[in-house]
Amino acid sequence: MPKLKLRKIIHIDMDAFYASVEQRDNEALRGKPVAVGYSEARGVVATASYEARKFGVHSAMPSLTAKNKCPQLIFVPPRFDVYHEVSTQIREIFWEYTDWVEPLSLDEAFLDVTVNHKNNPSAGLIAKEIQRKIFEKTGLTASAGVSINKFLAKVASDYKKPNGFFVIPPEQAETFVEELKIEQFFGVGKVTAQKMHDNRIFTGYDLKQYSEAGLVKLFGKAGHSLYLNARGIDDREVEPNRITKSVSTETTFLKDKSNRILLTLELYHLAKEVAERMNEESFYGRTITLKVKYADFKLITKSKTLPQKITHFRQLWPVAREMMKWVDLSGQPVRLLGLGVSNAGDGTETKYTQLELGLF
Ligand code: DCP
Ligand code: MG
Repeated sequence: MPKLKLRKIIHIDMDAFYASVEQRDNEALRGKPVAVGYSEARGVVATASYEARKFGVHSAMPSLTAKNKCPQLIFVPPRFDVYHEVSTQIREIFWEYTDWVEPLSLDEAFLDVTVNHKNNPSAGLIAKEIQRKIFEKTGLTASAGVSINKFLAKVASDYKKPNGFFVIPPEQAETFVEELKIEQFFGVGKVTAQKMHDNRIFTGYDLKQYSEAGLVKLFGKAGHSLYLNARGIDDREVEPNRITKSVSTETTFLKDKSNRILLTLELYHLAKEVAERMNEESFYGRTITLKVKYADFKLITKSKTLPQKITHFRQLWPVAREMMKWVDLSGQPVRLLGLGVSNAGDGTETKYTQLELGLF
């Protein structure tokens, strides 16, 4: 990447992603409050359509709470294969413009278009063209943010959601951030926001009054980037080749399980999924980790490192099954089971990945 002083960064984020896909594929869901997720007791909402958001329904909300807020809410089970397909389609569009694409999840990515395949000097025009192409190819809308760094581009794409387009030009960056509510800062979650409020920080301007040391004292390591972000600064590069560190998946049971045979059966499915994903991503690791969460939320993990990398299900499964035998089932039943492979060892890793099972 040439070290230009001003970079041109775009952030693209699909609108109500899973829910929009479901509404696209089922006419009966259009214009209705939809939640993707399971309505059962333990279920959570993965995402909600904009119609449902008006009732206060949002991602990660327990399904029961969501139903209380919006009794006419329609629950739809997730279809990850379709979301993956759309994700591939949009990434192909991004790559038409630049190789500097950093996906953050299935539905969002940063693009550095300072230099691009179309020799188009206008990042704004590129962003609009991408939005149009996404709509033509997938029938779905995305929001786009354009600015000089990742932090500002991300804030910009969120600013006019859904189907939004917003540019923060360099000369307006500082004023824009000063006026920004701290909840709108990238990476500021509920807990940090509350802590900020307790310290009378409500806007970017308030944040700017603190010294870097002061922010580090309050927020630890995050204090450094908060200090810079409050000034509209973010030097992080768009990283196209994030390293695969692990492949893992987990499942939370509707009903706790204490039967070793049933748990082993669940583990079989997890191992199938992990092996499949390892092949998809050409990621092979030597360390297998089994994760068990008991009904009382006590979490244990067990790991085993092999002399050689695992490349196939037939290598993964016997080890995972053996590890299951070490799990103590004499006390609490099991609520969640997870399996992962990590430790690629000699650096032949390719792309970054994590199984997109999110909250399920
Ligand atoms: N997702 C999930 N669990 C979460 C958050 C998100 O499973 N806690 C999934 C469902 C979302 C997708 O990831 O559709 C993308 O997440 P976003 O945060 O981008 O949310 P949406 O795209 O749904 O909505 P927005 O329009 O706010 O971007
Ligand atoms: Mg989104």
